[in-house]
Amino acid sequence: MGTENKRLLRALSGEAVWPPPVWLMRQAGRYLPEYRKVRAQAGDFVALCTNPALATEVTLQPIRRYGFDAAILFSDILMLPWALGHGLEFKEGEGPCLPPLRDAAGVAALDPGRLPKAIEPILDIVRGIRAGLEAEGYGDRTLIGFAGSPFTVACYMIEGGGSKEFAATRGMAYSEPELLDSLIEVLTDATVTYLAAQIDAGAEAVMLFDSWAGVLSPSLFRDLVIAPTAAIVAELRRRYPAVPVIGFPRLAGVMIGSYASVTGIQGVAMDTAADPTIAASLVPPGIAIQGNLDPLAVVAGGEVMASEARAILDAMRGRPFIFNLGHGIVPPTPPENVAALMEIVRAA
Ligand code: 1CP
Repeated sequence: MGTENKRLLRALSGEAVWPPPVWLMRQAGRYLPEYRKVRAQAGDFVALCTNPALATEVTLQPIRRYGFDAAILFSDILMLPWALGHGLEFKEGEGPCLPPLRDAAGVAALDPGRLPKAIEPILDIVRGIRAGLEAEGYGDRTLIGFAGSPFTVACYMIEGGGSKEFAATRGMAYSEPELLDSLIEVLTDATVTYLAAQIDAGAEAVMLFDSWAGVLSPSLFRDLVIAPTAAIVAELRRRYPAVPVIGFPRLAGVMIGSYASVTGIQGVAMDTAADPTIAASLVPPGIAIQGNLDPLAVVAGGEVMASEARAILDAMRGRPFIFNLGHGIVPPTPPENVAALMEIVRAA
């Protein structure tokens, strides 16, 4: 099925599709009882992300329940360091845990040679989702593949997990810039390989999650966020001119403008803090904007959720736009609030 039938791909090609296409970050996850059931069968989280049958199933669950315009590969941004041979563990209630990478030996130990074999189960999941969408009557939905951006993945590798400040990473950017650059370079090449493989397996659009882009100064943002993103987009667009790239420079503030103009992306995701009207004045008109309802408004539901959603829709009418949240759905979200949100967007 071509672009003409796929609402998400039309928006990403610069068309002001209305009502806008909609999907939600973390649309497959713990807020859904059917996800929790599969999650409990899978064992640990990495086991779920490498189990084609189960990961395909959880990807399709929110499509069946809500009819979103896009399915997003069920995986995690940290599966790339995992595939490069860096350790990864998800501890219950603690989030991801990786060996902290702080020296040249740590970068040298990363092995891009093992990537093709390590990601094979993930590519099986991509193929399984495409087949499942077709088989279940969702052939007009778009399958989004994804990766973390080199900078955000580097943040988790350097810190050894999540962090509030990413102080070790920012410290390295100032005191050992060559070391950080060498890590970003390995990750940039690996990200191209990884996303190209997802596209070959059936991903129709790809998204780069740069969740921690907002911790950087403007000059570091240019060097560590914009430059690697531009390199990845240039290479993917050279190889796959019809496959759009969405970037999510979370908490980038006014830098969303140069990010959108300079990287060559087709869509840019706004975080919750971005003012849609101001973002639209900074982003070139042919680039789709995606976002940005507060995930906590979906926990609240009712009239607050409706008025927040309508304000975003009103600001974006007439330009290429994809309705989404400003960050991922949180586990306490009542599933019926997501259904109510879908009705609001479809009635826009
Ligand atoms: O057991 C579980 O259910 C673990 C929770 C979980 C889930 C459901 C994690 C651990 N990752 C995921 C899936 C996931 N992660 C998806 C699935 C597709 C979908 O959207 O439905 C995606 C796109 C991600 C991407 C991801 N992982 C990001 C970027 C987006 C964002 O949220 O900012 C980041 C930063 C991660 C790291 C990560 N993985 C998991 C957790 C708890 C975290 C955050 C760690 C932290 O910073 O504290």
